[in-house]
Amino acid sequence: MKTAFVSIIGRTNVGKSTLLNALLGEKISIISDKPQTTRSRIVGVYNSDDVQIAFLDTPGFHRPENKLGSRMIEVAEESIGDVDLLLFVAECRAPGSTEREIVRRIQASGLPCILALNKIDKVRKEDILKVISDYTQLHEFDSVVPISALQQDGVKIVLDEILRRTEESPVAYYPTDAATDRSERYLAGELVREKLLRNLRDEVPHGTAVETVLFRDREDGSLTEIFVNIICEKESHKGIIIGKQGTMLKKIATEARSEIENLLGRKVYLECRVKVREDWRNNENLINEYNEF
Ligand SMILES: Nc1nc2c(ncn2[C@@H]2O[C@H](COP(=O)(O)OP(=O)(O)OP(=O)(O)O)[C@@H](O)[C@H]2O)c(=O)[nH]1
Ligand SMILES: [Mg+2]
Repeated sequence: MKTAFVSIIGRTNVGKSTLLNALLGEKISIISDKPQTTRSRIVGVYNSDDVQIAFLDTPGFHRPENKLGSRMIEVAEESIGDVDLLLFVAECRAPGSTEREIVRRIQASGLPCILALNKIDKVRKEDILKVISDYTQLHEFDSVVPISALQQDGVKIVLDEILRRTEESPVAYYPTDAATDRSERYLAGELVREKLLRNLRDEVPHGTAVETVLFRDREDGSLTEIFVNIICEKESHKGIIIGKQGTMLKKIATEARSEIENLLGRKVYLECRVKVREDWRNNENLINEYNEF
């Protein structure tokens, strides 16, 4: 068996989760156009006949504005270390201060690192070489690959670069028939959170969390019943999430249910309630209650 443990790291919103899903050909991690979508580490597992690659998707680096943000940064920092290889994702443009800070952390770790310069679909071809040169001046990366995770461009090259660096191991890290370490229950809650992030604007989505209070298969196997609490920070946010005559909540629940059904491969009954927990993102107990880091 050949294996590798790979941390996917980078600034928030650069496309780490999009890349993970593209590498696996399966949706494990949620994605949105809002920063700070991924809140905790999630393992995505690539399995083939005699190879296993365990990818860690991690929260993106950003300047934290509350205790939840600080906790997410801790998770991101811890994931640079204790792995075989780093996969640093950055947008294909001149490195900013956050990227430089991440490069310093990569250097301090002493770990090999592949740099994926993402979103090249938004960049002129002639500008790519300049960005590569900027980055190679910062650090001697083991490989630099321009990609578009969204358009699946260059993703195979990244995978090949990682496959080349897998090493003999007596055992696999994870079961060879599962694509993630997370439960269906957890993934269902995350999909509800994704729909909140995608449908809501401004500060409302960032203050939400999803707590799955019931996840139960009907005895005849025909249906899975899922009850979730959507947590938000303010009474006014609750009104926005529910929407006029409940239309927003209905839209969110319908979109989430459809995707959870695809994930589970069976029918789902999904019930969403909205609860207010003032300023929960600064309350350690509530942060731990609503997140599995
Ligand atoms: N144009 C373009 N957009 C992309 C590409 N890859 C990702 N995106 C978009 O970038 C946004 C962020 O993607 P995510 O995968 O959630 O980014 P992330 O790095 O995981 O973000 P956090 O979890 O918040 O740290 C989404 O709107 C994606 O659709 C790409 O190759 N091209
Ligand atoms: Mg993410």
